[in-house]
Amino acid sequence: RRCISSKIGVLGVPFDKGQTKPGVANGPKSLRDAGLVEKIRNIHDYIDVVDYGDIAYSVDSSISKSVPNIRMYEHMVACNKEVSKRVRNIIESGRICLTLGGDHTIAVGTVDGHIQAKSENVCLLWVDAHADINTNKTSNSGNPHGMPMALLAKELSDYWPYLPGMDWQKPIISVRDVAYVGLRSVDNYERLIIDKLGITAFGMEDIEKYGIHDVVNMALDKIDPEQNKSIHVSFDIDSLDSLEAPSTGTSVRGGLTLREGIHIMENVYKTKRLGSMDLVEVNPAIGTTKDVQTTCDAAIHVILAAFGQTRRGLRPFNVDDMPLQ
Ligand code: HAR
Ligand code: MN
Ligand code: MN
Ligand code: MN
Repeated sequence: RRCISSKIGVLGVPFDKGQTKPGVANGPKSLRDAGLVEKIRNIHDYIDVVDYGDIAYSVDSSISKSVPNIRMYEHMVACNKEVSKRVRNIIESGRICLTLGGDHTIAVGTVDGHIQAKSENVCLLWVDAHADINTNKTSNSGNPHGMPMALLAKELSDYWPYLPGMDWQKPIISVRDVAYVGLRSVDNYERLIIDKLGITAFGMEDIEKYGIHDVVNMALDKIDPEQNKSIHVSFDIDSLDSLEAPSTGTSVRGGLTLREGIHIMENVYKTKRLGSMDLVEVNPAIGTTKDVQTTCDAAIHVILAAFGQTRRGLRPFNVDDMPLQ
């Protein structure tokens, strides 16, 4: 059986300024310490992983507070600009980019970088308990990690004021190329915008109704009907139930099981069109040591499924028979 060799680039983004709970900046470190990179290497013999380490950025403090109701605006701008450039470079060098957050604010940069690298031929699967589609006008919290989808969507560009320092960012993904999976905590204006723009959104009730296998396939059919796009998966660990992933800032009960999370990524792997994946919102400062282990372990299982780990088992590489005596 032939397998295509897979080249992967890992990028850490220790960003915690899109929300208020300390600790999420250590997400990349906790995942690496749990053995993430080695575990990806061990999926099969023809995998090639480069860890590019963590990003660093410097802020332009002159733009701080220039936009109302966006916490730490100048950090959001500077971090995402760097993330976009780095993700673009990794994808252009022929690798699938795996970005480790940090809070979900960083998806503005990862999706932008992916879009630039693939000249817009990108679709987006947003796996999350939350819709993250608030503007600064609709957000009750002012936390930018609740806003990345609204910054990315072409159809929402008129709902934002001028955003100083964000000129590099092109809101060039259409909501027609976006699907949500796992929603169960959606604000009033977020529901309005999802309905108004007709965004494909599978909430937990749809997963109960159709099952996860049909939901993923319906989502992918909708955003990539011709099966020719590069797939971006932005996986917020809080899509999983609080029992599966307790160490995260805004966990919501009634979520995906780890098995459902794995199933989503196994199906994405099977398309062979995964271009970029984010794994965000792991916060090792929340919960007990055991909670942190449970959460990192769940995140790693989801990531391994994205890169070809199978529960079915793989036959030995280039071997057709059992060893004799
Ligand atoms: N909708 C709320 C807000 O905008 C909560 C956002 C939630 N947090 C996340 N994002 N972890 O998925 O503030
Ligand atoms: Mn999120
Ligand atoms: Mn979330
Ligand atoms: Mn299946």
